[in-house]
Amino acid sequence: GVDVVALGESMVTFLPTRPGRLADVPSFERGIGGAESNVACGLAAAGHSVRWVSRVGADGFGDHLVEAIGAYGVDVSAVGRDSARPTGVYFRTAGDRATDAHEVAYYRAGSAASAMSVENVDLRAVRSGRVLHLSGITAALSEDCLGLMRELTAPRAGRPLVSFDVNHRSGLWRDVDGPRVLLELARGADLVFVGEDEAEEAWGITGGPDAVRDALPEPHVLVVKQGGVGATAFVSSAGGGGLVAQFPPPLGSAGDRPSQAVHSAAPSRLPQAAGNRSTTFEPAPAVDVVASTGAGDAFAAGFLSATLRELPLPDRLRHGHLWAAATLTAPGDLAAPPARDTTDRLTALDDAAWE
Ligand code: KDG
Repeated sequence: GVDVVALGESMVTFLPTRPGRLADVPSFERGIGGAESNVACGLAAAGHSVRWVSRVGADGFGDHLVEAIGAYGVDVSAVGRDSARPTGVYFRTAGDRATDAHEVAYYRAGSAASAMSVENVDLRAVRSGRVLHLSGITAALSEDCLGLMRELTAPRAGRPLVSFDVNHRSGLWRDVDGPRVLLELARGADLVFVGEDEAEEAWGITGGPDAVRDALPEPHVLVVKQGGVGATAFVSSAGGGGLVAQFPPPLGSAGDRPSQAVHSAAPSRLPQAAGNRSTTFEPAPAVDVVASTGAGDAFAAGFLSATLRELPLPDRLRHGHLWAAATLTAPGDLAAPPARDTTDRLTALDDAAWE
């Protein structure tokens, strides 16, 4: 088996060669996007064994996705080809520097990936990793895709650890109550990533990370991303059972990392225990944002990479932040993650350097 399997739709992306409205931009540069394959590519670039499962058209863009994602070192052998449906594509503008508001135009309705179902994806391949990474985008694509997501997040003996990034895309939902479905799927996952703003937009939760945890107590690990502020991780000490037993307790003691001993007095580095859960906050480093698209995927990949390396929970959050920073400062959806020795050196810096 592999470390991580990621399942989801990927698209060829077209990013404008200059700023401006979609109506005005005359030329675009090709790239690749897709929340789950972004995670897969980041992890593979960092040396983890990863498989991406999806469907693409039997067309040139499908070839490009398979070749480009494969070139990151991702196993693409379980990607299906659909000769009747095209590969999805999307265009977006560079976005406003101050507000990061950008226009997105998807051409993905009826795509090969939107026809993924429990019948036409290789479920053995999907379940062949220690971790299965999914996102809410897939559930929005079609009834068949939603059925597949329900199957993959359902309780099942020996299932991989299910990682779920909520990825609420309000424009993609059909005639379905997207927020309700996203909450239901998140409840079935072991590890959930959600933005604080996203939780407000989708679920009307305004009380910050604690309120998100109150609404979503089930996942063993819940990570609430707070934009430029940082991220909060909640871990329940009870539950998880065999599903998470393969992952050692993420609450590392100060002894897990020699250089951490000096911070043992710093409260933010010590998980705060309360009842059957503990809470850890890590601030995000300040960066000059070029384009935020894909930063959430990079965060998830960094967190998963550190999880697979069995690093303590605060370090997992810091890896998420550092990987996100690499994507925030690049124009495309996908950037190479920072080198492992760089990430480890920055992660080991004391709190003052991080605030
Ligand atoms: O998270 C980044 C993704 O949103 C982007 O790569 C495209 O998958 C995509 C989507 O559906 O928006």
